[in-house]
Amino acid sequence: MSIQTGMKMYNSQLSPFAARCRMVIYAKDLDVWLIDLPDPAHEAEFTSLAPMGKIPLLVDGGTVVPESDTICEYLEDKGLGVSLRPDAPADRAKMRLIGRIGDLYVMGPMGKLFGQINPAGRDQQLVAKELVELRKAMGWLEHYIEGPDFAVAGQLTLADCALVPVLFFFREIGPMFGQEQPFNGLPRTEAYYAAIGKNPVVAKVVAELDEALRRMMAG
Ligand SMILES: N[C@@H](CCC(=O)N[C@@H](CS)C(=O)NCC(=O)O)C(=O)O
Repeated sequence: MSIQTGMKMYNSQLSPFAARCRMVIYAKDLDVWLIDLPDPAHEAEFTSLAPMGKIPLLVDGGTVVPESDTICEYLEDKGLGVSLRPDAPADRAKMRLIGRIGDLYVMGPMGKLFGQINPAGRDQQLVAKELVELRKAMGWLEHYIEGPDFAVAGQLTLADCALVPVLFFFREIGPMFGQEQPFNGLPRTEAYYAAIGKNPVVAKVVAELDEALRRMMAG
């Protein structure tokens, strides 16, 4: 049975940042009310709670938590469900490093490329530049992912929750920009993504992202 929390999270099925938080919620088997935006019924309340205006946003009674990384750490700090933080400080450092590489160096170029999916009016110069940046940052992840089954410490951690949505979009976006085999040159990342996909929680999040992306692409 799910763990009742009374929490709610403003969500988007297509958002990699929301997907990261959903993966934590599912792994911990938490009952959190997911409010999909846009939804006129919830827009005004979201705006009043979220000066940054970004999804995801977690609400736990009077506590409002923005930013995916902060939400994941908050859920962990609440001590509900399985722990997704390894014990050793060195493992925790690596877990957080992987999350930061994703946030600071991968999601930026990926977001810019996402805006260039439509070939009509595509800025080729921008695409070329962002593909180089993305490749560089993916090389850093390749260096730090331990694998094969989990990113760090041989257990499911917040690093996996950060990585899975990143790798989902990396794999999907490559062919859209002529990179049919995006994992070429990233063997450890490729093996890791294949292995972690067998985890039921990961499979659920990937299926949700896949459905949301197909829906977006269908217009
Ligand atoms: N750093 C934020 C990024 C969140 C983010 O950019 N969310 C997007 C959806 S994928 C959003 O809400 N964009 C609307 C906006 O920036 O106004 C996090 O980790 O949660």
